[in-house]
Formats: sequence, structure tokens, C-alpha cells
Amino acid sequence: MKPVFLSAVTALMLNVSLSAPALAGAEDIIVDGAWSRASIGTSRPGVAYMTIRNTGDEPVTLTEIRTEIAMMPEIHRTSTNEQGVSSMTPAGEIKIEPGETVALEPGGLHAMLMRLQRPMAEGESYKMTLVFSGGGEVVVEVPILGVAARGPEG
Ligand SMILES: [Cu+2]
Repeated sequence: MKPVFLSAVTALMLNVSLSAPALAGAEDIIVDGAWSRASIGTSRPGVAYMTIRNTGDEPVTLTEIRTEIAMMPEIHRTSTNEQGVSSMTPAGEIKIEPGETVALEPGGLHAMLMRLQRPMAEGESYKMTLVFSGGGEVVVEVPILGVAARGPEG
């Protein structure tokens, strides 16, 4: 079956409804292994990791993330230069090709949670909404692991 393309107006209307179904590519997205590290307080940004897989046959673009736990959530990319110095910059929109998995993981892409609204306490979780081009959204429950956690198993 061919994918159905909604008009921008229709997508916008569905997007503001509380029971909006995932649309325009988002239904082909599978998010796995989401986790965050606990934070001591709220003065430093939090961080979230996960893998985002496009199981469809069209490219899907992640345009934005939202969460109630932070006022300014943003996808960042960490890179290390030839001198071994790491820095991070906003990653902008992330295109995920059909069959491709994009990993948000320590040392690479990550969801930076700036202006935390409350400390991220180990054992709690929060919701993060991934917004895709076309208005589709995927809501992920992100568990908060210990301050020294290195992954969902650790
Ligand atoms: Cu960052």
C-alpha cells in the first residue's frame, strides 16, 4: 500500500488533538533502549540516549524533541577532533533512511535536556516526544538510571 500524504493543514489539526495518532512516517519508527542518567540537581543539563529505527520504505526526518522535564531539549552531536578534544553542537534535523537505525549514545548523538525542571532521580522515568517531519510523533518513556550508568543494562 502506498503511504498516504496528509495536507499540512490536516496534519496540523491532528497534531493538536490529544489523541493524535502517529502520522506521516512516524508509524514506521521503533524506539528502543531509551535511558537517562540521574542528575544531582537542575543546574547542569540532563541527557537521554536511545536508538531510533526506521522500519518503513521512505526516509523519515526527526525534527524536534519535547519533554516536560526540560524547557530546552535538543539533539546534540559530540565530536572529537584530531587533538582529542570533544565538543558538541546542535545536530539539527536527523534524516533516518529506510532500514537505518540512528543511535543516540554516549560520545555521539544525544538528547541534551537543557533547563531541567526538576532533578532526574534514579528509578523515576519521564516522557519524551519525538517529532517527525509531517507531524508524526512518537512518545517514549525514558527510565532514569544511576549517575554512573553507561547504558540500559548498566
Ligand atoms: Cu549535548
